[in-house]
Amino acid sequence: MADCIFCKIAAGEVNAKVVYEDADTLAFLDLNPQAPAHALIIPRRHLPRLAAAEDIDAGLLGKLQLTAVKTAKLLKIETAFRLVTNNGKAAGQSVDHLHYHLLGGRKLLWPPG
Ligand code: DGP
Repeated sequence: MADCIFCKIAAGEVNAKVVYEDADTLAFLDLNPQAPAHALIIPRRHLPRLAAAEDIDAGLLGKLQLTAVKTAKLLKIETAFRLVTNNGKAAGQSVDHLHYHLLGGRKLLWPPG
């Protein structure tokens, strides 16, 4: 998608601190971290949000979770982390490219606000 900042990061056209990448997924540090470790896990292919995923995307959704675990290990937060996606504006989604927030490195409260 021409106007999508995360597509540009995935294509290497915009810089980001990449923690992990493979053919289908990418993990990079969030510009506005909410925890000592805060990465974003995205598919390279543009999907606007989780609710836009279809049955054919099942493999990709699984890969995103495995990428989150690999990233958690690289960030040394694999024993305690949170993986969350904001789906839709009212849920806090500000970038319309599916992404999971991977957060750790501090005590995470529940429920989130
Ligand atoms: P959300 O509000 O759930 O859509 O999360 C979007 C996150 O993306 C937010 O925490 C800030 C981050 N972000 C936005 N633009 C950029 C960028 O250009 N680079 C990086 N690294 N993070 C970005």
